[in-house]
Amino acid sequence: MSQSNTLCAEALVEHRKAITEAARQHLCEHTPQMVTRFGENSQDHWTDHFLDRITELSESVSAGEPQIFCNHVSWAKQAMAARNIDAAYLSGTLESLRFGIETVISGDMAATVIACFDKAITLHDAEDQAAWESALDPRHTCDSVALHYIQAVISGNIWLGMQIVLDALEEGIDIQDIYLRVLLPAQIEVGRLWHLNEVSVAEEHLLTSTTQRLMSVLAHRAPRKPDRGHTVIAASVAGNAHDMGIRTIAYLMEFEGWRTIFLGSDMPRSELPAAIKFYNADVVLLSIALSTQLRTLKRTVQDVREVCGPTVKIMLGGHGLNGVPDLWKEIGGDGYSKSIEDAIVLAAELVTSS
Ligand code: B12
Repeated sequence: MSQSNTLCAEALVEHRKAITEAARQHLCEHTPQMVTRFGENSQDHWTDHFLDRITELSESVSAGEPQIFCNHVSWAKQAMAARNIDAAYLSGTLESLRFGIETVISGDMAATVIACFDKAITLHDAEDQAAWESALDPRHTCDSVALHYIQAVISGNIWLGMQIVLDALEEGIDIQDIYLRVLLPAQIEVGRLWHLNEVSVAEEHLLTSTTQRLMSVLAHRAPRKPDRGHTVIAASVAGNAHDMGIRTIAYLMEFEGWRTIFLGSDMPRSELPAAIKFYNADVVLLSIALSTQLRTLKRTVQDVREVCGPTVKIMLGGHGLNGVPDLWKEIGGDGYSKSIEDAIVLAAELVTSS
């Protein structure tokens, strides 16, 4: 990341309100149908929309990674297609955002930001927009359990859904596989279905809360290895409401003999370093789900380093980091993994090598 990239990203954040206002006015003039879609709440909707896009773009510019903004464009295109919204509307909102940036920021800074923006669109145009298929294959045992579990819960048979998973445990599926190859894939599948407009937010919430219940029931049945004398603190950063991935890592590390302090989602930045000191943690695990949370992640890592020094190992992960290699190094982590099994091995390596 260059100094100039950092300055351009900061300029975007500093002027985000003015950019948003210019973009919103441009949208009203050029794509009025998009504005009326949201009725009374239209003004708030578009303000929030452009503020989020500017945050994503600033993360993209800061890291010198147009892929971050490209990921958003691809995500939005799929979501709009699933809701029968004409793709021209997406181009309309992007054009308005581009206009807002060019109106408010000038000179070399504007050139750097627009170059990143345009590169993201080019990357997106070159992407294979194939249909987003399910990763679950009913011919595989764990996938089949996950599919039956989703079906039961979403149709309102919660008890049956839980029983399907507990029966799979009785029938010999390893407890770790229940977490990693049944419950988490079920979560990812419901996310896919929500994105494709095939399940509602209520159905996703129901599955997530049932998965949380099951995870805690299973944790009481899991065998535990002897105490290894190390402590791990796991949290999702401030503003991140997602905690299923990090929750799972916390449970599985507990089974491996770690003392595990699981702080859940939306952990306030100001409180974390004190907790790390109080519990005398060897490893801190931090999770983000969206690229709009990268800035908070960076600041959280800085806070922990400042207060707790270099001996505590910081591992990073989550949906918002996946797909952009080496971003975690840029942010200052000691380790990163997309896979929970690898993350647990890496945590053990980090404490033994220090
Ligand atoms: C459940 C869910 C929610 C719940 C979360 C409840 C909870 N207690 O977690 C709620 C309803 C709150 C929610 C809210 C939102 N969500 Co949501 N959510 C999901 C969903 C369906 C499942 C999340 C999950 O359990 N994933 C399963 C775990 C396994 O995945 P994971 O977290 O990425 O973890 C893996 C790795 O990343 C790694 N890992 C994770 N953390 C860490 C940490 C460390 C240290 C390490 C080493 C590894 C690691 O471990 C796991 C290994 O498989 C996902 C779909 C998906 N594909 O994940 C969407 C998803 C993440 N959400 C999404 C969105 C858009 C949102 C909202 C913005 C929606 C909205 N308009 O309000 C908000 C944002 C809220 C916020 N401020 O954070 C999008 C993100 C798209 C994007 N831009 O990238 C997704 C992908 C859905 C989709 N397909 O579009 N969501």
